[in-house]
Amino acid sequence: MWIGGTVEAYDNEWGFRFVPSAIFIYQYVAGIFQTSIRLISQNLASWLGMVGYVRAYVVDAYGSPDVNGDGVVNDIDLMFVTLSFGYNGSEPLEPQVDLNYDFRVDVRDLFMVAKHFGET
Ligand SMILES: [Ca+2]
Ligand SMILES: [Ca+2]
Repeated sequence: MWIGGTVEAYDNEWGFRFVPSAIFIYQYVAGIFQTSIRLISQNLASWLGMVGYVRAYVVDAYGSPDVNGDGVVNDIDLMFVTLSFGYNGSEPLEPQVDLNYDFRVDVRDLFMVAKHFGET
């Protein structure tokens, strides 16, 4: 995935951030918008006010293992994940069974429900 937006100066080690109210996340962006934190930082003057996107990886759970939102993680939530198991596409799923938001429904999502099974 790609995360980014308009570059503005900011007091951190890289010297910039993306304008918080206008950060977008996309699965793909056109090549001309692709960059890296390092490249922006090294050419900051030319990037200020411009739109750039950097590669991003999902490393933690995104969705709730309580898929149907009834307050308990149980076999119904497992069933929802199982029904969409194998999905590999670009559209968000409803209910939200792609728990790590990688546009796939696989054993990782199933594991998230199983890990929290029985929790309220
Ligand atoms: Ca539930
Ligand atoms: Ca997933």
